Amino acid sequence: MSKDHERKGVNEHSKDEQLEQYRMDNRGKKMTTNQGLRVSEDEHSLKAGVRGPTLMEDFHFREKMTHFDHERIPERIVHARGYGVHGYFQVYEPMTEFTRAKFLQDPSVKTPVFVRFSTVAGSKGSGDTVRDARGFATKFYTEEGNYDLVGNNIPVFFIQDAIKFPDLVHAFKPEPHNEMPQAATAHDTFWDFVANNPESAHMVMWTMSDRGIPRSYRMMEGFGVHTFRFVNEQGKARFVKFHWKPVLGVHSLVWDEAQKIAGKDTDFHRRDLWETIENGGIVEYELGVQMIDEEDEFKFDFDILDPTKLWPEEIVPVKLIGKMTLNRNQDNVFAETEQVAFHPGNVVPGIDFSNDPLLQGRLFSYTDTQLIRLGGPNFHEIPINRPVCPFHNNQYDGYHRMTINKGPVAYHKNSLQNNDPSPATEEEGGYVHYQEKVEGRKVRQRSESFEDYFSQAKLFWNSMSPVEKQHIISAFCFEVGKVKSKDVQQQVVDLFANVDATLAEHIAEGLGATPPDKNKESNESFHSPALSQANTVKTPVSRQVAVLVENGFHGDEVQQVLDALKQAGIRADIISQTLGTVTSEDGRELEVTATFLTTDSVLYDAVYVAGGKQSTAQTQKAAKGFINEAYSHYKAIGAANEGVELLALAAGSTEEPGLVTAKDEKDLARFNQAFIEAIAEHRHWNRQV
Ligand code: HDE
Repeated sequence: MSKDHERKGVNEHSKDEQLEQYRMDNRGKKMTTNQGLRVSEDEHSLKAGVRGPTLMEDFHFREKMTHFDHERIPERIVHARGYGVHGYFQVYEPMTEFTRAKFLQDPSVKTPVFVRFSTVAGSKGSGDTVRDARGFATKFYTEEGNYDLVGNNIPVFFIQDAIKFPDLVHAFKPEPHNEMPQAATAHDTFWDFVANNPESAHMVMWTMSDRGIPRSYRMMEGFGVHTFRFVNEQGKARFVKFHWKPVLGVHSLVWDEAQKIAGKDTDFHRRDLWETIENGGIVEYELGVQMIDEEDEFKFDFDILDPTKLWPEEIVPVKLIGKMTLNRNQDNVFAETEQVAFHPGNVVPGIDFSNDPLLQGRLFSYTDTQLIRLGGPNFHEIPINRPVCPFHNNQYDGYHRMTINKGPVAYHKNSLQNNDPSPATEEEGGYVHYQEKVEGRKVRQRSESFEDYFSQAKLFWNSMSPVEKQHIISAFCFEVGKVKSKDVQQQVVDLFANVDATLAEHIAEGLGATPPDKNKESNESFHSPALSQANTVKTPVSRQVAVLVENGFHGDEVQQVLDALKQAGIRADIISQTLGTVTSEDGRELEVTATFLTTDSVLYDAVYVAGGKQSTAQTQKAAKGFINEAYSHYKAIGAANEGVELLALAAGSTEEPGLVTAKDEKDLARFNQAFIEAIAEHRHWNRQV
């Protein structure tokens, strides 16, 4: 196996070259049936007379229609809506001290990966920007076999035992009697589940927070959630939790915007990912690990096997051990995103499981679900699932077998074939399960150490900035406000009084419910700064700005601003009233990207209102709403020359935070810098809207 066994095709070609390649691949090819017979006609079925009945004999029609009739497979029960992308992973330095996993040893090795991002609750065609957790599933095609890190963008889960998963999913999916609502938890059954299963309180806090509405897949964290084990060459094990940290920081939409985007562009997140890579960009995350020595298992005030608990980074630091670079779009969504089969049980030597009861249940569920979804036990032969290293065993036959296994021997042990393929020793790379000592009575019980449901929900709340807290309150009022049962609403208020009395009072106020009578003290000093998005990375790179122009704009001004934005890695779309070109006062032309009709304010991170008397006069009507909406979503807005008047008209101010203006050309250098900084800020929450 070569050191760099990266899969081919990593964005080496421009889009035009790629199209040309597809053209060349198909050049001169004749259409055939699936049996290889050349087809003479593909638009008319075979009939007895031009107006006569269609004949059964038409094998080409039958084959074409039969294939079409079977072109769908069952969507995933959860995480049905997803999108995949290729890339590679490189470790920073050998991790030999902690794990024997080969792909974590040599910094020069690029291990190919395929990542599938997803929402959880919605069907395959649902909106990308709904309030939900996001799946973040990574398949590492390592030299020792496939390793799958099947995580979410939230570090904890709703439940502690896998046996409750079907109940949880039945509760958040559309209600069975009327199949509503789609891709939303704002309904009775979900909140009834929450109220009656208090272990869900911590994750509910996360989904009601801004983490539930990410700005982009490129701007969210990923977590393995469960506690796993690292095992080194000497057999020493440590408990480990996995983190993905986005290089662009963690950023979110505002709820009003998220809802509008779901209508304006259902594909918002997949488009963002696809276009970033099509435009030659890359998407990067650092892999982090938190490790706890086996001897320290009981030193914490939470059970480290409990999947509703995180390990606060301030107590157990995250060690950044490598970087994942996503840089190649898939070629075919069905073949890759739809057919990829992840499984938390796909591990490599050096990575092992813990007794987390949620993890253990997943180890059964994922293969089981693929059997029905992909139609049999040979799904590992589908190209996207195939390991890059050789694989051999005695498992022949079954639906859709691709390999033609030769010879009479399909059993072990044997002498006819020298006992090959034979098991490998640990030294030869054979996977040996960590020899944890286990004993106990067979019981259907949960450990008492799993019974603290609220401390970390409280930790999360305490760690939020005032704006983040406000967003959580509003999310509760929206979600539970859609619940019809007054009783369930009251139960939710009472439950969250255990997290924070003020939070519960605000929810009660929004719902017209009875505020909690027990005014519990909340320990504000207990907080984890790493949990707040207020402390995240801020950069202008890859942000998208809408440039509002019409004929007669100031050519020099716009050119200078566009150059500065490009320099900062920001993408600028030219928005005008019609497609084609717009011409400046001094005759410069700009190609229009989209019109006020075909795009929308909510699809951009920032707005730039170009100067030019004629330009602002003509765009005024359409641009006013556009600017106003960006203003009310706390976005950076830049305006120069006459653009400043239009901004004042649309936003009612030019002074609020995140509004950047330039009176004349001489002021542009300062303007550009300030505007770019304002864009990097992501949102200007202290604006009065
Ligand atoms: Fe999953 N989960 N899950 N899950 N999950 C599935 O597997 C399941 C859980 C996660 O992009 C299914 O292939 C059980 C936690 C992701 O293809 C299914 C339990 C976490 C994806 C399944 C959990 C996840 C899935 C549906 C409780 C975060 C999408 C289709 C014990 C660590 C993978 C499929 C992709 C998908 C079962 C809980 C993440 C039904 C039983 C916790 C990212 O097998």
